[in-house]
Amino acid sequence: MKSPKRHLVTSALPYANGPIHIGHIAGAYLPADIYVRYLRGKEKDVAFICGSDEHGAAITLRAKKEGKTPREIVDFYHKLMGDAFHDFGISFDEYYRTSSPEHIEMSQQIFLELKEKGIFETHRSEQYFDAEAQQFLADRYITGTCPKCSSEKAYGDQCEKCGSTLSPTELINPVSTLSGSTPILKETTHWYLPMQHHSEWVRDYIENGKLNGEQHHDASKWKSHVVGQCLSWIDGGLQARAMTRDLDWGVPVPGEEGKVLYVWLDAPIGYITNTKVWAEKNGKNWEDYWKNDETELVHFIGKDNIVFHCIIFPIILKSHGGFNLPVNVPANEFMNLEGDKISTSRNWAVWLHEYLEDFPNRQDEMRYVLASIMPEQKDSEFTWNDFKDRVNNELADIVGNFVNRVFVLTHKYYEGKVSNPTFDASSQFEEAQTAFKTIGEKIEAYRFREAQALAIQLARIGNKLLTETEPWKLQKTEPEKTEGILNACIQLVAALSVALEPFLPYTAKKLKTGLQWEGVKWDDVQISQLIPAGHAIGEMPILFQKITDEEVAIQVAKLETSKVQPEVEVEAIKPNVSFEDFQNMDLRIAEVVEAQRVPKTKKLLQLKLRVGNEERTVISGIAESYEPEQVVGKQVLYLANLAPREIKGVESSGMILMAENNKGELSLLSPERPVESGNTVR
Ligand code: B3M
Ligand code: ZN
Repeated sequence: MKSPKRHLVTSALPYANGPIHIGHIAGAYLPADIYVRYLRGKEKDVAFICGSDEHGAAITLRAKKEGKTPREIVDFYHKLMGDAFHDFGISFDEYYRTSSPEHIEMSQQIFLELKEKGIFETHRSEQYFDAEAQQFLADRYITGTCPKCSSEKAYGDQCEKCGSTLSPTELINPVSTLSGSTPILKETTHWYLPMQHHSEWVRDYIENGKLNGEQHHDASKWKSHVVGQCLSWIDGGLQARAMTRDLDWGVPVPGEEGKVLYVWLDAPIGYITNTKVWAEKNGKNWEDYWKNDETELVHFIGKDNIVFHCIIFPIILKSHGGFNLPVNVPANEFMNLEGDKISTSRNWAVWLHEYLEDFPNRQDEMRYVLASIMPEQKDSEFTWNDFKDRVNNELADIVGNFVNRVFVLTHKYYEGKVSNPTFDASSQFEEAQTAFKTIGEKIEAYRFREAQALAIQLARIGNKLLTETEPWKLQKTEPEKTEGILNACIQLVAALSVALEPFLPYTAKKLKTGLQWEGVKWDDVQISQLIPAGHAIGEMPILFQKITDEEVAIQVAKLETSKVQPEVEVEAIKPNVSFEDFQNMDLRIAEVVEAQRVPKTKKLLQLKLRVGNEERTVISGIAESYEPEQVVGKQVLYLANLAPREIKGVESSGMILMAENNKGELSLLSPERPVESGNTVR
């Protein structure tokens, strides 16, 4: 672990199947951008690589839904996402695509090299094949008669009528949904990555940061939720994972018709391809970034991508040999929106391209808020009201106000020339210098929320100085002291213009333009003496417009009105029963008189019911939806003559009936108006 010569920083390649929303940004793009801009401020050699992920079911399903070809889908979203990233100031060095010829070549080459090294195992199996469409059929592309209930519309993986889980070969009279023809069984071979052979070193790599017996990285710098997720995966037993698929959209497996690489094999190789594409355009050697232990690789991702980046891809890279493995994968957790999970299918999201349209030239406002609430250690939540508060109370009132006062006074008193340092501001400079230094330490520890707060601290220090000394009152009586105070404030504005660059690059630029100052390298920031006395400053625009209640209301209304109710899959109605069958069921209204949890279970309550003059004991699976005290005294719908069963050592007689909503919450069914307990329901 030497100090690295180079940095390779990647952000997850987003699927080109939909626009980017603020949850993506807070997860994998803004933190990476802050990190990279900081490294650039230190004049480090860094490549920031991203691109779109254009293969896999995410794409083909979207294409099918929109009635388009996969090519049309990826072309459209590659550009939409790329423009939004660019316009938001996410400063990728390269944003390329996995459907490019360069990537097909790179991923095929790596696949072949792995194959030649004997890294894969092959497994043969028989799968349905559509001879007309010349294609193997995924389970959902086969329908037929259910062997259990004779429904004619069962799918290869499941019968929706009776709920049975099926495999395609169980279907009677299978039909291909692609051509309507009868599929034939055909042998197919796939290449598998036998991950179980790698558990030991992977564990050592994750847990101890060791690789090939040497210290590779500082494992204590990894986030605990990342390590935790990896170790529980390893503990669960790594298994062979298929690296190829019988599909027609993807990177073709060389020499195999109708087969493509598994998307999670090709996508991370996209980082390599895109580095190479960037390097070739910029007169660099891509191998310096991937095959050199003086380069530090860091992957920024969301938490749903952890095992792919920490376990599967490292196994691929190490098996291949020669490639660097990541020194950290600082995955973020999820960000929710206005009390609910962000969801593309329900259109519950703030789309980045729409934000940029609704709030033109206000990238830094959103960058600031997202960095303030970044889900670094746990899930977090974005609300438009909080957005307004943070922009108004922090950006406008602290940063904007400070900078504005310094510029107004410098123009008013000194004709826009930086005044003389005739005031002892050493305690302010010291405090500011310490904050400045800590920003870097926090960024290097992937603690971007704290880092950004420290950058804002520079403006707070300046505001405090102004409030305490009130130079606008002092100017008449103590002009020399006033000069010195404003000189100190100019130095703080200059420091701010450097410190804010990783977080609020548009603001940082406005500050430098206003100061008519080029800035200095991060490590050269000596706050007390950044800009000499006599230097002429320019004009400073208002940095942050306040967000109005109306703007908040518009955004909240937009979310509510564009929200899509998910299509619910209603279970098919079961085959008819006779009236006698129905009459055989003895349904009653019963009253719950006692309730307690069944020990050592999460779901079960033991209930005592009054049914007329009788008492019955029932074990019911409602403990995740009701506390015992919530059900006592309630009337419920009770199936009295269901044969008794023993559950957890207790005889349960009959069953209480419940409905379940789409969130999985159970609901007891009580009569609309009072009914005597024990009365029959018919
Ligand atoms: N496209 C998954 C995602 O967008 C996937 C990431 C690939 S990173 C190599 O969440
Ligand atoms: Zn069935």
